[in-house]
Amino acid sequence: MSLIGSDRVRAVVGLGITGLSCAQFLAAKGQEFYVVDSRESPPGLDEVKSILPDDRIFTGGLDKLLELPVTELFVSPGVALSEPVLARLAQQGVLMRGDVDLFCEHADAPLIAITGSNAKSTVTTMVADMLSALGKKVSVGGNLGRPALDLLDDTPDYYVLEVSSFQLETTETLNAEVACVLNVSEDHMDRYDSFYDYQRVKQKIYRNCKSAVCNKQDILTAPLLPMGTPVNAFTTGLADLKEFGLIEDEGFWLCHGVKRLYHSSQIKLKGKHNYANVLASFAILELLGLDLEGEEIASYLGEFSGLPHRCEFVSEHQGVVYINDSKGTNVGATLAALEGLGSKQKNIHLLLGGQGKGADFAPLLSGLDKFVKSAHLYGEDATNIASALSSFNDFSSYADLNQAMQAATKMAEPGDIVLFSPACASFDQFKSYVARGEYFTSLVKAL
Ligand code: UMA
Ligand code: ADP
Repeated sequence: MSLIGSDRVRAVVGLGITGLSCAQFLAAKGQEFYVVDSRESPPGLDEVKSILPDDRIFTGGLDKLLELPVTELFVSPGVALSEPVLARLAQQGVLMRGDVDLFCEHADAPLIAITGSNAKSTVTTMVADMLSALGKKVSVGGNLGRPALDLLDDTPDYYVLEVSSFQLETTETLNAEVACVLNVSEDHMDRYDSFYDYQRVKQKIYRNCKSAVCNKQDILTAPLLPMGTPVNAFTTGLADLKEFGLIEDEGFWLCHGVKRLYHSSQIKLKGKHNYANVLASFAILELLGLDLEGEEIASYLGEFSGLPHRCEFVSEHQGVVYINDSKGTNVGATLAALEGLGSKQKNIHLLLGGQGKGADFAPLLSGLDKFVKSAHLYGEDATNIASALSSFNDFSSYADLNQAMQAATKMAEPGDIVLFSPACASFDQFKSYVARGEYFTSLVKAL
């Protein structure tokens, strides 16, 4: 699908950072296009006005699209294709594309594409960091924050892209050098008709890939690829010959087959879920033919302490450790945090709540029963969560995170952990998971 010289009539839908990057890309290519956003004053409005005449910009609704002679849309990830105006245009044959689709059409360095319900940002960052440590020039972004199209300004050895399910909806083929689905568990159930729909979208990342990495313990990540396509796998169990896995031995050994590569004591990040993230990164690098055993990777693993708001140590107060996992925005993430940090002593006081995105919270029970001393709920979906967890004895509901945190603090004894891993989106009471994590951190620091 070539951009230049085509007679398509294009519109960019949405003026967040993705929409702005699409507009800037099209303008730089000398293309004519429209911009439409449902909001009156979308964030990228002023900037787009500097590159596009006012009579091509429409805000305050998507309806205008029905009057324009559009044939191709670049839809921002935050806008669902089920929006009535878009659904109608799709029925009329208008092409629904996204920024990642356009990026893939123009990228001229090998692409490593990573998706999953959880751990995308962590693994994307680790892969990019490890490649840099090995002396490669890397351009990293996508759902991680820097829009994909902006990466085309670089001339890297590798692109490393975090790709969300929203972005995959509007991407036809990625042609990735390595494509990876880390895990698939329920998320964004307010956007998809069924869990199956969501799984199907995640699988799109494998389209036309040269090689793939999947999670041996999660069948939903298994790729359907032509015979002969190299596929590597990681597991937190024992690895088969070519796979990456763990052997428990005074901590854990991270292994390639039976070969012991690194002991957990050499790795700054803690928790089995994080060892899985390192193993996934190794599986990707190995497919690229890179050396995992040199000093560069060893010193990186000894230094990387993880991204903020992901099982982040905040402080120890009166013998109680406080952990901020505000990025734990779905049930799978919170379960992983519990498995990663929990112990047989059941010493975790869990804070959870917020916007549930239509999730089923019942699967949390297994983690609560195994690791949690008390659970403290707050926010918009506290009642839903409470009814799903009614068989767990020790939980209470509060109006807000502050009250939940103070109650957990009162109950915590030396040696306990207060874990904030909300299993929900933040938007009921906060601007973002970052604002929510910063607020939690400020509460802890004020103790
Ligand atoms: N919006 C409207 N009307 C519009 C357009 C957007 O109301 O016409 C709203 C959306 O519903 C959403 C907000 O505006 O609430 C932002 O949407 P957007 O598509 O404009 O977002 P961008 O600013 O372009 O940021 C997007 C990703 N956002 C989403 O997928 C919602 C960012 O991921 C990503 O970092 C960025 O592109 C660069 O690729 C954020 C995210 O929350 C961090 N992602 C989800 C997740 O990680 O779970 C998928
Ligand atoms: P994403 O970008 O997919 O949201 P992040 O790397 O930001 O992923 O991590 C989000 C949350 O996922 C973390 O806060 C943690 O609770 C959880 N998590 C981290 N690693 C894993 C894993 N290997 N499996 C499941 N959940 C994980």
